[in-house]
Amino acid sequence: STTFGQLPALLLTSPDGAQANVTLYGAHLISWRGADGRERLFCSAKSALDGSKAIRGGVPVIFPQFAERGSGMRHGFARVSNWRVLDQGLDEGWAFAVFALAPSDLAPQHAQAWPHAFELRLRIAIRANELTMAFEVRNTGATPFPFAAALHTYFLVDDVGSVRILGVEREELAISDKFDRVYQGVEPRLALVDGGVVLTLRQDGFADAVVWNPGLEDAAALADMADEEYRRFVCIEPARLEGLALQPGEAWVGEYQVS
Ligand code: TA6
Repeated sequence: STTFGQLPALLLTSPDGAQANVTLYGAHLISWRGADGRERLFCSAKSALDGSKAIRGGVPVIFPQFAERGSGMRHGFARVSNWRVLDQGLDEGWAFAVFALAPSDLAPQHAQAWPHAFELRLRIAIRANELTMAFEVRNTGATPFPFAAALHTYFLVDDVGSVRILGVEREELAISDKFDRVYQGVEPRLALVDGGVVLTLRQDGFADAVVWNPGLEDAAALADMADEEYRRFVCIEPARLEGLALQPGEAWVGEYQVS
């Protein structure tokens, strides 16, 4: 274990040299380097790293609400709660860790505002130039609850103006200014092309995807982002924006793979 800013974190290293760093605050993956040594995730130099605010970058876990689509807190409480490490180790060359969150881990105001019996598990595994994340939501109570979920991934890019995203629209998607769009019922396989680098993004269980970049003006209004930083990332997020309520005893799993 290690720290990131003032936050306790877990460092994963696979035998072939891939590395990841995850803060317990949010079970937030804030750095991922494949065996090729290249950082793939953006994190703002101005991000709060003391637990006072969600981290600006990496992979925020969005649950149980997406953005302002609901009456609860923006993007939910998972990214601002302290998760537990359930398990960690090596498995056939993969370095992995499993994080968990249940109502007893929540700040009282969050538990009161969303009074459902649940358990979340996030499994993160790395090997070679591959990352996999599996997000499980379990209803441990006696009444159904609806929820939304997303892995709000901030990919580090050379320049947002030159990336291409494949699979969300009929044509390849280029981003020239502020961009914020939800795609419902996407292909399970997307690609992010950044110069000579092509990342393949696979999602399973997550029916939707969101693509976001704030552009110059909105980025300037974000206190936790430096003015030119918006050029250095694009968010492509596997998401479950709507769905049937989760029944007592049942679990939903969303999987995400980047290579
Ligand atoms: O996923 C896109 C989005 O909902 C955008 O509308 C944008 O504001 C972003 O998330 C970041 O939200 P945050 O609460 O982290 O500032």
